[in-house]
Amino acid sequence: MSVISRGFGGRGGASDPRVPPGQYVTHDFPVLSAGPTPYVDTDEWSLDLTDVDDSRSALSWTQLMAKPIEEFTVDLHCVTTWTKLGTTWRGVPVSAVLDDLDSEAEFALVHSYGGYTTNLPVEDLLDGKAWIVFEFEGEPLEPVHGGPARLLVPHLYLWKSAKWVNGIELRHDDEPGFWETLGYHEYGDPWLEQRYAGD
Ligand SMILES: Nc1nc2c(c(=O)[nH]1)N[C@H]1C(S)=C(S)[C@@H](COP(=O)(O)O)O[C@H]1N2
Ligand SMILES: [Mo]
Repeated sequence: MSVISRGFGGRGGASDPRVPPGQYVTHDFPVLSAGPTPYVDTDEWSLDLTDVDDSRSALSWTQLMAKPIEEFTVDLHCVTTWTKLGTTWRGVPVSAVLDDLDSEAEFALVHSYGGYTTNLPVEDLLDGKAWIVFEFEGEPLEPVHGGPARLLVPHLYLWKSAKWVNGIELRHDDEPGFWETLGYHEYGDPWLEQRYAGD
């Protein structure tokens, strides 16, 4: 496929319609971590699920692998203004992970090994909008990028895509996570440039 796009340049100098305002395209895969990389073996890994009534369950790696696995290609947008186009992943849709929960929760607080958290509406995790991913470009996901498994929510800024994910806590209220507490936007839509609280 060959597309020649002249465009107007836009705020980020990008004329590609896949690039949100204020973003530039990178061909690297930068690493952005607020702390050291935790190294977690798949036989120790678990995804803890907490429902609004405080009932808990957990998914082992073997149970995750038994869920329907999808391969998909998406664009990534980081709030620090880089966009990476056409990244291919394998993972389990979050809707398949939350399947067994009978919840009317509106919000989720996602937890990671190492203590990182991020919040988002439950509906942004469902209907093919978010995955627990464990392969990037045909290879096991590297620890620096969140391996063995991370959340991937490509329609929101990448800070919502918690690396080393180990829990999804369903809630009635929208409890701010790590970056949201430090002033990042509670929702983070890259097309609306929701970078910081108040944007
Ligand atoms: N657990 C955890 N997840 C995280 C982060 C983090 O520091 N810890 N950083 C977030 C931010 S700000 C970004 S931009 C992306 C970066 O993902 P990458 O390092 O794979 O590019 O991960 C997000 N998920
Ligand atoms: Mo980020």
